[in-house]
Amino acid sequence: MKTYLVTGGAGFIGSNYIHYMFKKYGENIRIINVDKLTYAGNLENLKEVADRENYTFIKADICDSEAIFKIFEENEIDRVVHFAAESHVDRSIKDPDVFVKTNVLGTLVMLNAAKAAWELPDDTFKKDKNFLHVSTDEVYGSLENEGEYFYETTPYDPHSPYSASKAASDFLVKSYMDTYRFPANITNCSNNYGPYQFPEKLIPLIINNALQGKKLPVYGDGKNVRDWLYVEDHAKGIDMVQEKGRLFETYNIGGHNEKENIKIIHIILDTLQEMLPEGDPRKELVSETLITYVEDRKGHDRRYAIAPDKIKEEVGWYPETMFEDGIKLTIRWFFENEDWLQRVTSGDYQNYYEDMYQTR
Ligand code: NAD
Ligand code: TDX
Repeated sequence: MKTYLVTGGAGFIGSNYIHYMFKKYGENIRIINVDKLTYAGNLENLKEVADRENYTFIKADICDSEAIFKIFEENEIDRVVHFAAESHVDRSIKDPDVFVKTNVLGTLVMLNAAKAAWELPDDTFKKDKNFLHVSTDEVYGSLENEGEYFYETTPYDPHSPYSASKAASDFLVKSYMDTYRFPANITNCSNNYGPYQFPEKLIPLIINNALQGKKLPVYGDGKNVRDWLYVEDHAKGIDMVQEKGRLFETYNIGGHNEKENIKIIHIILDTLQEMLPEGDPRKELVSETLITYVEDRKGHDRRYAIAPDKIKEEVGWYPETMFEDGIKLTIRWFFENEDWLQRVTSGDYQNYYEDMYQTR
């Protein structure tokens, strides 16, 4: 039975990944989830798995090397899936420091701990170990023209403090592979959406605001393009890379689903109207008149688009969930989990929202 060490498992993608893995492997794997529980981490996301005998939660900061080394000393870890990061671009523009701490220095701690646990006296590594570093398409920078795509060979050109910190962490992982032949992979994925996404990100923010009749803030001209992938497809891609990918390789993961932000907002409004039952008071609130063009994000990347050819050819992965289906699943999840939304948007989120959007 393989033991997985998942970092950041209480966040959006991490919690979806843990649910996916237990659905797929049941009792045949063990998962240890290490998370600091920042504003973005929420153990409620994992309440259905909390009592499983093959699941353990450890509250720890990945920058705390004593705590992380101890976990490797006390457990024979076979797979690391490293999600833990500060993940929101707007926050990185306001406060870059914590992005460098967690994303760069935290990744270094994870690499050092796994290396110490897995390295043999002859400088080779124990068999069948894998460290998968979860990264983003934002490291490649911005595409200006239709028909251009990010490939694994596209040079890195990060623009935001967030993407610069992710690029730095990718380079650290690459350097460990090149220098020590450390057994790892990197995946660079496009924008995810789905259940448990924190409502600071575009799709849950628009759903949340529209249902309350609040303004829908569109940065700039609304024509920036993102390539949206349903989060469960990402989880599946990560698992397939660890099981079938070639060691030391980078794989791009993307949905071939590029859409302008304004188009996404219209789809959400239409879908909400379609799904809200007659007589529901929120039906009256959901309206295009809420769309408000606001000041653009500083350094706003124009377009992202992933070419997922390599992962398709080598690993057999492809995006399974069409956007029209994924957005309905997401909206239904938000309808059914109003309490969750209520809890994560009370308190600190209000301060964040006022601070971030007051000048916009
Ligand atoms: P998230 O912000 O929802 O979750 C991050 C998790 O990491 C939280 O549970 C948080 O508590 C934890 N964490 C933060 N700092 C930590 C620390 N110092 N020690 C331990 N835990 C810490 O992020 P997400 O959207 O789920 O993204 C997960 C990963 O996937 C990130 O590495 C991100 O760069 C990458 N990624 C995200 C997307 C996307 O669209 N969201 C796309 C591509 C790649
Ligand atoms: O209020 C908003 N209005 C708006 O127009 C917000 C929050 C966003 N936007 C725009 C900015 C982007 O063009 O929508 C687009 C998507 O924004 P985000 O949801 O903040 O995502 P993005 O900046 O593209 O980054 C996401 O995808 C890549 C994740 O947050 C990253 O962690 C991931 O690496």
